[in-house]
Amino acid sequence: MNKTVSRRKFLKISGATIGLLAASGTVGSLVKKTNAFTEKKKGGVNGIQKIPTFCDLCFWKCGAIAYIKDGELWKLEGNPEDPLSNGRLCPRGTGGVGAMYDPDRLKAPLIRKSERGKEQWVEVTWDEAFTYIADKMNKIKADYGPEAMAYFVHGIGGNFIKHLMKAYGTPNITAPSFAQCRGPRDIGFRLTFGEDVGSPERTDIKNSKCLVLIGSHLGENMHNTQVQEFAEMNDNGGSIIVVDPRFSVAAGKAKYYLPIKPGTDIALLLAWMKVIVDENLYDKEYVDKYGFGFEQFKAEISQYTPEWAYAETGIEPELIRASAREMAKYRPATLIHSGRHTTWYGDDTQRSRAIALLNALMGSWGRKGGYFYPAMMSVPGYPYPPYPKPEKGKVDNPGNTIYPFATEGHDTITNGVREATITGKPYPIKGWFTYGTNLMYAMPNQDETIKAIQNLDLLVVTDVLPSELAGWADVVLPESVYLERYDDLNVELFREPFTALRQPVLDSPNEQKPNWWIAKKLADKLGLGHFFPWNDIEEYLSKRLTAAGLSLDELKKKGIIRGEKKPVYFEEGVPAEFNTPSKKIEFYSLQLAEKGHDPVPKYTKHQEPPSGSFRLIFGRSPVHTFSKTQNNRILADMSDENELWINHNAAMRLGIKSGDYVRLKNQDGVVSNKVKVKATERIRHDCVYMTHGFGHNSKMLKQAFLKGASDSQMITKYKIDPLMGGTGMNINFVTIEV
Ligand SMILES: Nc1nc2c(c(=O)[nH]1)N[C@H]1C(S)=C(S)[C@@H](COP(=O)(O)OP(=O)(O)OC[C@H]3O[C@@H](n4cnc5c(=O)[nH]c(N)nc54)[C@H](O)[C@@H]3O)O[C@H]1N2
Ligand SMILES: Nc1nc2c(c(=O)[nH]1)N[C@H]1C(S)=C(S)[C@@H](COP(=O)(O)OP(=O)(O)OC[C@H]3O[C@@H](n4cnc5c(=O)[nH]c(N)nc54)[C@H](O)[C@@H]3O)O[C@H]1N2
Ligand code: SF4
Ligand SMILES: [Mo]
Repeated sequence: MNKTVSRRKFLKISGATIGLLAASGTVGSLVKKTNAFTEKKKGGVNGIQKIPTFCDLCFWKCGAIAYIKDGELWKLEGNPEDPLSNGRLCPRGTGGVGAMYDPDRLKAPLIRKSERGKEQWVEVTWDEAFTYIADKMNKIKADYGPEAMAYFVHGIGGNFIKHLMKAYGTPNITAPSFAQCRGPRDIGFRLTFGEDVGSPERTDIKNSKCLVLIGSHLGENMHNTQVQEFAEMNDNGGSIIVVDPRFSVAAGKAKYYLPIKPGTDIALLLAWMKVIVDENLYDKEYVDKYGFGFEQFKAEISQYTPEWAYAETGIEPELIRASAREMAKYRPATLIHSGRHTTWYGDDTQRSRAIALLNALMGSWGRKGGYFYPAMMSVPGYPYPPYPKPEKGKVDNPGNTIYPFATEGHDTITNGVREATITGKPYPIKGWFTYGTNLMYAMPNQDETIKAIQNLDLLVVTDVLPSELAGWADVVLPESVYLERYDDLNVELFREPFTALRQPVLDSPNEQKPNWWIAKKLADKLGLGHFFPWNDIEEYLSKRLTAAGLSLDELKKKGIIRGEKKPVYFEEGVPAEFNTPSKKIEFYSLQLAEKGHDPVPKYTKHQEPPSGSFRLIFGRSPVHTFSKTQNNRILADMSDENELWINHNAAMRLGIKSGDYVRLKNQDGVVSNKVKVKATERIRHDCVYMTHGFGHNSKMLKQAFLKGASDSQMITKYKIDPLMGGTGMNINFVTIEV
């Protein structure tokens, strides 16, 4: 796992982590090492200042307090007022100090001076960069229309550039968090209950008496509130059921652990539902009152016996029955977790729908210990002028004819935009503007991404580090890190309404600038200045806050303002309304049937690894986020490479042991960097596992360069979900090159 923090501690996460780092001298020595870098802009205030803000090491957005000591960032702690962090950051959040003091940070805008991909640029002024971008964007608009620009974005920091892109006139705004992450889950739940699970998830983990995790590896997936609540329900003696081909951290807490054959979860879910229906273990009153099409559903699933599922999943029929009965024992406080990163096999919306239906049988939607009804503070948006209406629709899914359920309200599908960039159909895409996303890691099949980039007239990458994607850019824009800037307000659906502020705790050391400034200045160059009628971000924030009856001064002091708690369960008076066509929970979906899809999920077999090969599966390192933290010296000190989990018998047959280095070769002949072997009983024989985000090949990431292997590089094959266009990525096979 990692060197300094034990497995147990991850579930007991606390502010202790930073104490641990500080005690080992890590923070201090790192800060010293990079002093030259920070010398230019010291805060100049003696003594300790405490400034509240919110974390950006991942998108959970925990409230944090930055401690500034003698003008330098000393440490980050959780803001006790914040319902997301409850006063405690996860290990990554405390390591935010290392993001700020990363010596490899981008320092000035860059314009490419050689062939694409050669990583040769010249430093330019911001004005030169904006002039270059505006000329190209105006030419693209004149030649192809504004729709030919696409914006790839991840995170709240991208909001102002998103506004600029809408003002410019493109509908092609896209994020990997849909088609490479939680899209199938949200569509699967929406088809069933009429609503998304959302982020942060509406999972009432702390009150659940039985928690079922299907691949959701909480404890390694460190989304803060979820891990805290998971620890709490575990401490309260809650029953835990884990389904995972790998004995995860969560599996170590489980009463029932089901080591499933990868790709067969729908078979297990169908068999579970059959047992629960046949044995009358479901919440009959709830299903009668709120359900639609239950009899058709019942007839459809009657074929899926535990004995049948055993042949598919490898899970003993008695274990299927016992775990189904265990779930029913605690209903409605039985939470079958929706998962989050659900783009696995291409039938993911249907798997998510099966998970939603199992929850419906438990009566857990809208109930304590299940899925609560979240609330949000009412903070009006800025009163901007209306956007121009694009003449052409979104490029990925014209008229929703290709992916019927990736409908309005969702961003464009990343892979759909990439495909259109390659083919020029249904119309050409000639410019990509990116913010906070490393598409070389986030999207499957890097060759296709490169092919698309080669068709572009303009690629602008906005990042804090010289990422692999930046390596292909025409213009690289260096952003201030989150601790050096204001961002848009965080107003989200959660257990209780709140508004949180990200504010600068120190100045940027070089020429880096915040996203709002970048958007506003570029808008001026593009003749779109009237879409940014405010002079600076504080004016923008004040206007929004005043309209909500809140004050920027108060928010600056507290970091967060909480609203009044509202009822969150049906029992507390929340009306049970379902935004589906039948206005009920859809056990049988007419919408799916109408579009030629299965109205009740069906099981289809997936290809199995050829003999001698393993399925490549992947997940999260508890101390890293995606591909964005491996260069962070503090986090690298805890874990600086990933490991290849391989079943110990398989390792023995291959003549390899823990600590050896091997390479992977996938079905298309792509060979990985070297990766350290972890031979273990804790994984099935038919798959190998590694954490995502390692194996960087950008030379300018001096810490992360060639440390470990990259799952993204191995994922050349993907299977598209016909319902919503997501890319199932768990379908790649590898052999081990000793
Ligand atoms: N192979 C594979 N692919 C995956 C996944 C996987 O597990 N394996 N996971 C999928 C999932 S669940 C998700 S959500 C997506 C995530 O996908 P992305 O959000 O694209 O994540 P990263 O690839 O880490 O790219 C983040 C980029 O943002 C930059 N960055 C960091 N801080 C800032 C900042 O303050 N400002 C700016 N402008 N840039 C910043 C980082 O340096 C990095 O280059 O990936 C998906 N793709
Ligand atoms: N530390 C940390 N935490 C994070 C993130 C991070 O980057 N770092 N990213 C956040 C984000 S954006 C997301 S989306 C989540 C992702 O985290 P989750 O949604 O929890 O999980 P996944 O990445 O989908 O799944 C990984 C797990 O699924 C198992 N698995 C693989 N194949 C199968 C299968 O066929 N069936 C079953 N049942 N299990 C399988 C793997 O062994 C592994 O344990 O994590 C979030 N939390
Ligand atoms: S979960 Fe961790 S990394 Fe994510 S926002 Fe919270 S403290 Fe930061
Ligand atoms: Mo994600």
